[in-house]
Amino acid sequence: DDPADGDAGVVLETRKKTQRPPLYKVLLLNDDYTPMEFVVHVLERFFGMTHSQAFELMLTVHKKGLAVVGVFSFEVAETKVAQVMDFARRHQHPLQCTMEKE
Ligand code: TYC
Repeated sequence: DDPADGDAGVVLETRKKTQRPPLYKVLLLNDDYTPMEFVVHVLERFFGMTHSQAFELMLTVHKKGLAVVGVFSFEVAETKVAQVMDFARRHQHPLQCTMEKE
């Protein structure tokens, strides 16, 4: 890069592209048996939603079949899914929660 080379001092960009950690969508799936109030409670308890936010998202899942509940790091998403699945199982509801890379 010596200006005597005739490159007029152009410095090539060698910086790597900024690395962001991969994010994971946590999805809630509809089913015919889990009570609506239970789903609302799950969303309040594990995703910090207000009652009206939780009710609205529950209805979206009920009508559309599934919805994204939130987007998290791998570790947080994995924990949320495990908490929801364990809570549903303990209450004998077939509620399903999964995660997928964004
Ligand atoms: N479809 C359920 C019912 O009619 C309610 C429901 C909503 C279940 C969302 C699961 O993720 C779900 N009782």
